[in-house]
Amino acid sequence: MSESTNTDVDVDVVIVGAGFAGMYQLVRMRRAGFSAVVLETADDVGGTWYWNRYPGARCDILTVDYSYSWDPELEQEWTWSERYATQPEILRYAQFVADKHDLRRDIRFNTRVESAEWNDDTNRWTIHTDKGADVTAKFYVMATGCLSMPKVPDIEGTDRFQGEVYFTNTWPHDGVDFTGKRVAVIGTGSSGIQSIPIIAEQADQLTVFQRTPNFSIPARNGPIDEQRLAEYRKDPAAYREEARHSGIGVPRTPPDVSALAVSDEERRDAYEAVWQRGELAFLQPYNDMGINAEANDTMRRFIHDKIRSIVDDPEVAELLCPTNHYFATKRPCLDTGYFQTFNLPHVRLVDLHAHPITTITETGIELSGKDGDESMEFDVIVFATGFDAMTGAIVGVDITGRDGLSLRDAWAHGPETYLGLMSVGFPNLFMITGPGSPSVLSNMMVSIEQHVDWITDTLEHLRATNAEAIEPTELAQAKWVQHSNDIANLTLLPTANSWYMGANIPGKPSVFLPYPGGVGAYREICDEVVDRDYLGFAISGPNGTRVNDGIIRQLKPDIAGLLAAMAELGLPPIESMSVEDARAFAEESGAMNPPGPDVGEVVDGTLPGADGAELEYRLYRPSTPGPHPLVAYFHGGGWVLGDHTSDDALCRDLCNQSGAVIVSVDYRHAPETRFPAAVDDGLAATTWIADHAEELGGIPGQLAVAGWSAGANVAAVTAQQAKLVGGPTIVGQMLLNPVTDCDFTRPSYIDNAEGYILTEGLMEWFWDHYCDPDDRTDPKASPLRADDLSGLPPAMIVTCQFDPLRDEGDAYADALAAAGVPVRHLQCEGQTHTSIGMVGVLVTGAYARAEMAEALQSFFGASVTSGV
Ligand code: N01
Repeated sequence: MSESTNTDVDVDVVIVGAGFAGMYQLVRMRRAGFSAVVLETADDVGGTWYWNRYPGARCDILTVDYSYSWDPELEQEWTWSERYATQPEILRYAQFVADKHDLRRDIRFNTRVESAEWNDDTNRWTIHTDKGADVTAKFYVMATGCLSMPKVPDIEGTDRFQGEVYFTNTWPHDGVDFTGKRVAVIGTGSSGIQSIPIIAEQADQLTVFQRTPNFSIPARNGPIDEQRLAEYRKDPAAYREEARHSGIGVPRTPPDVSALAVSDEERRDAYEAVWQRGELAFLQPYNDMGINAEANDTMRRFIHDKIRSIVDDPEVAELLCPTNHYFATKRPCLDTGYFQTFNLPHVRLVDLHAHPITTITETGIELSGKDGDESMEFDVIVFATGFDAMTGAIVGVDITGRDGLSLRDAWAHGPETYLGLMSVGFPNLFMITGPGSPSVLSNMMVSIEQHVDWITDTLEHLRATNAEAIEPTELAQAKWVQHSNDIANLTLLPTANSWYMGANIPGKPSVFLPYPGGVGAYREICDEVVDRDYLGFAISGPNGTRVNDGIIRQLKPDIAGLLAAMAELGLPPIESMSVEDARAFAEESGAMNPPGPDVGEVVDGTLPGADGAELEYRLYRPSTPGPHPLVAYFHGGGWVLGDHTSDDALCRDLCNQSGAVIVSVDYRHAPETRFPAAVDDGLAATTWIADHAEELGGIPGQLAVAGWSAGANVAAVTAQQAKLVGGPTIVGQMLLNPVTDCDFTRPSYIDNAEGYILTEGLMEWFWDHYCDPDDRTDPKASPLRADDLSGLPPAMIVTCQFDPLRDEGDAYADALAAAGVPVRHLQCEGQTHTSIGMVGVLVTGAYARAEMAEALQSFFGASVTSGV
């Protein structure tokens, strides 16, 4: 489209950006019969591959993967010349596609979008450009790329330099000749690492200014791998489909072995294979390198050794070894002779931590350092300093949504999107590979195509249903952001000061920007949103607005992963087993969990239960000097399973965090001894602990009861019985997922009847073994049914969303509060009956354990300190 067409125009869809995303979006709009125009700042297509023309610029995903799949003819019509194509070749590919599909006629080049605003009356966007012409459109698609807004130089004196200045991300089209020049390169990310070896070939002197050393492995570029090509050619459609459902958009069977589960030799061989292979998609041969620091460290050390073996000067080698972030928590690089470059006599590495730049001057760069200041003269400075990633290009346009809301303001504390596709307050505005989608953690081609397809399908749906506007709901968006963060927090990714976290831009909020759940899982989510009738969206039309509010992923990701792994094992339900088998199974499963944290001391002993029974107990003592307050703890297991050691990790954690002595009691179990043996033992044991407080290293009078599940039932009943019989004194009750009632008709029993380990069937099995139906309404079995709950000790009650027992726990908290008992009530979203106690296995419930410990401390008064 020539500039003469830069007149006001009204279309169905305006697309900003003519890179791979915008080009494909245009194709899909045309095919779907929507009128569309693309606005592009550059004078041709290509997006990032138009601008990033620095020497050595290449893709870092194999070209066999990094190409469009939507036009199968391209396979025949285009042949890549190398494993990793150069920027000119990738740009030619984009131009070839533009020619083939005659895309340019709908693209306005040399046109920068400056602002855009939504009009609620007309349900249309108005896009203002630097050409003065406006475009109005019903739908507005930002196809502006994730790494397209250059980082503004933040080094003092940048403007003063009188020599040549270049930015890798906006490189001159005619190239740069460094011959005979003294060159400075600032930045050692992918752009620096790719360009430095080539600049070194030409320059008279090259000085590399490094703030953070980066992990890089050899790209081993060359002819396309025959083996990979063969894999692909066997069945291109199946290959592409596998890529779409993979982790990062490249077909690969995920590893299922821990880096710590193999011998040093085996691991070294695996890492050597990674080093030889030179492919980002295969960097992690073990399943815990991204989540476990110790596992990750094995790769870190391997690469350090490689760097030391390549770089001659040991001091320089050490400077090049990344030590302040875990492997792959910043985008790793593929290089061609990068580390070798530092063996050249005219190349120098400056460590900016030891020698920070004080200023750039008219003629060079001044550094400070413990040995004094240094002034270096240059002819050329190259900034390879990166991008305002993921959000920069989007908020670079002044976008105003509903009710005058500015996107910049809406995202002031970090981008908030639903699925990385849309944002509340900005109807009909779509982002391709926006923050909150896999985007930069994936093969961009796969992610771009998925977004374009989803957006196109959605626009077709809106058209077919006569709808005018679509917008996410607040709840769906907030919970998506939370879900994305929950996954990121399970990984090492947020530990690095990376551009993934916005850390490279001064003042940018520290938020993990891409969605780290993998492209396959993400695609399933996007499809499920549609299948569930656009869950989490409000869609409006002539007949009003239909809000389909909801949350697409509620279960915490670590729990979802565990449940999925368990489902794969196809274990029989416990309720189908004999009691003996169920106990053996529970014991075996418990033994697979990691040991809990160390405590000061663990002591085993016995104490008298009711009816002369001798009960075993295990005491956990904090490492802090005693005496300590005491907690009589009752384990879970439906009155049938478990013993005084089965909640070991949880007891250790509570002991450490609360600073109390935890005495875990092996009360008698059903079916051998049925109701009320367990609760009678609860009272007897608590009484004995109170009477022997000093002997146990406790503070007399400072005794709480606690328990999980059926154990919390024992604890709750103990507190009630102690009130009724006049002792012992109990200062608090901490109840995690308590059984408080025998009624199975509450919604949580129905909603969570199956799928979350504790099932309705299992609860029936427990109750049947424990208690005759006629006895179940007795408050000693169903403490919620007690006539008078007043005067009971202060309570902490923890309930979990995906627990059949949730509602009875909530009801007990409400009933206690109504009776005037101080209650702290924690309702854990996304958690299950078993998840909070899984110390060292699941991490998303850690906050609940911290609050439980805090509650115990509050029962005992402020003087108690934690045992860690
Ligand atoms: O940018 P970067 P990039 N003083 O942000 C340093 C993709 N890409 O353009 O790490 C001194 O990674 C900064 O230091 P630090 C790819 O996804 C792909 O290289 O912030 N130094 C860092 O060393 C990549 O990750 C290819 O401490 C300063 C460097 O500049 C992404 O684009 C090729 C500084 C910037 O590295 C970005 O890569 C190129 C300062 N004030 C890019 N400010 C392919 O191969 C910044 N730095 C496909």
